[in-house]
Amino acid sequence: MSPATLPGLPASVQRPGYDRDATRIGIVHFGPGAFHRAHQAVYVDDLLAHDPGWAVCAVSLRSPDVRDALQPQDGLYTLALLGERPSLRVIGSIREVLCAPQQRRAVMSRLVDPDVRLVTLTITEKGYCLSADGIDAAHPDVSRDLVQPEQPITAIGWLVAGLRERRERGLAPYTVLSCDNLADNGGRLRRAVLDYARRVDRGLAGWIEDHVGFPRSMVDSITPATDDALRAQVASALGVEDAWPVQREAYAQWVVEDDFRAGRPPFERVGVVISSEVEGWDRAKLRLLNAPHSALAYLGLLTGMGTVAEAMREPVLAGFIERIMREDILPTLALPVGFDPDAYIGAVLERFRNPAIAHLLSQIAWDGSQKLPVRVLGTMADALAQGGRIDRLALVVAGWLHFVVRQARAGAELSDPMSAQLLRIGAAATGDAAHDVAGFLALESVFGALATDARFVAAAVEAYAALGDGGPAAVARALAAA
Ligand code: CS2
Repeated sequence: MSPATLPGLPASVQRPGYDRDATRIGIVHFGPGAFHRAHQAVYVDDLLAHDPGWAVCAVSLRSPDVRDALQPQDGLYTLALLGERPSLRVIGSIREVLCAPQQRRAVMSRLVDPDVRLVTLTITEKGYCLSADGIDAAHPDVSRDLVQPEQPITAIGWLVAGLRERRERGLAPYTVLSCDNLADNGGRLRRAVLDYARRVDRGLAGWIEDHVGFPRSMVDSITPATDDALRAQVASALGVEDAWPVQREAYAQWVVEDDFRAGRPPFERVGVVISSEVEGWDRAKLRLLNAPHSALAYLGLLTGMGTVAEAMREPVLAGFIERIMREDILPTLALPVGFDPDAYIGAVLERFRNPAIAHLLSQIAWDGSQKLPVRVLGTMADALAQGGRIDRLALVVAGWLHFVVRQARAGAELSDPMSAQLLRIGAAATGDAAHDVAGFLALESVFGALATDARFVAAAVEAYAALGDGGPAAVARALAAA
């Protein structure tokens, strides 16, 4: 794949409908993983046909893999849209790919480039190093950045280093847009940036507070990780090798709050919804899509399922997640205007059932320590405050605990920033529900105040016991009865 091979691609493959050479970089993006390349970069690809000033400089914070794959292709890659009739499209919006630890000067040059007015992020929940209401200054990467703020390694370290340099040069700041699955992602990122900046330079923190916009956003599109089947399918359809194609479902949504103080891309021309109610949307999405996704992941893996669509073909699992969505989660939500809960729930279930998508449950099971608090535990805290039931949602939490215990016993890996602690607790499990649950509830950063709520503890212990040995039969029985 390269600019030279574009004209020879089959006619059915969509390619950039604008002159790539005439585009200018206007966005720096941290974390160009598959989700960014299948979602925001595609909206930007549409955008460039209207305004050439918003091409992307994609910056990886750790690994050189994306740069090494995409740079030889001049940033081009294929997106496969999965559906009854899959379609392929070459995306051209990424014009530069950098690996921050190896190319510090190039990253900083982009951050201070006056043409760059927007910095976006998809660094996953753990990449923010958040504390309850700011930054986790005890996190090893953050404490290192606080000692050497000119040579950052964290995303927030980079954001602040760039803003500091802009301020010193008398340049206007960029807008910072989080595109991760966190409730109030803009607000949380803003508080973390300010917390960090105050520890580095109080004057800078005041300037950021007064001048930098941190719009909230809600992002949505199911994006299974790239696998060999996709690479082979793309190579045979295109007749050329693509080092790193990506795939996603056809559906995508992006809702963004209008807090762009340095001008913003003409997003509304390409289907991005500009809304003042993002918080309602992102909470609804996290709770009604991501929470059932995580529920399917843990409970599905325990019952021997491999993918989301497979799990949805099991009436016990599909029925359980529909019940939690309608009866347990929905009542806790303050719905945004225009949000039709029945249609939303129906559409999510349909998307999960999509047989054209092999979305591995093991992919969704990653990072449970970061995902459960935003996806499930907040709902449980709200339900408790409203006097609602939490017994079924407790089965989701218990499913995660059994999953961790299972991995620990099998000596298997756990992809989670807290894997060492989790596996230690999992290995110490005896099968006694009160004992095992207590071990996990000691994880303050995951359970917070819920760990000392007697109703939560009782529900968690009961649910853990209901899942028995965590084997397929016990789990299926518990879900059928719930
Ligand atoms: C999934 C999400 O991997 C996961 O945890 O729940 O990536 C989900 O597919 C997206 O948020 C859908 O927009």
